[in-house]
Amino acid sequence: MKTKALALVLVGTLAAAPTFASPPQMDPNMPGMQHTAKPTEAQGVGIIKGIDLKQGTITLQHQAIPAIGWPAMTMPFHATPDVLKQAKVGDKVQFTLHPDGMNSMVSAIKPARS
Ligand SMILES: [Cu+2]
Repeated sequence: MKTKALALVLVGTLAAAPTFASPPQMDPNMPGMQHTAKPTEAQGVGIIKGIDLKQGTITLQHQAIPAIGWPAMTMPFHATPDVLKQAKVGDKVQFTLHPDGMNSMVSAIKPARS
């Protein structure tokens, strides 16, 4: 009889704490999950078409950047002083981009295979 009484106590404990037995509620929209936000950095490949030291921009004819949903196009980017120093018109480069619409910034470039 002692064993049966212990079993009843255990069942009673489980029934009294149902929140531990069920998984946490999931919001199907999963707000705050990283995959719903655009990345703050992306890698692209392109050819330098122009350098404007006064504006601090380089113009890149860049390939599509699927990570941020950009098609291929030619456009100017803000660039760091280091990038402006390294950039040469006609160079094919891999570039690190901080996408932000028209304020997108190229923070690094390195030679890309042609
Ligand atoms: Cu573009």
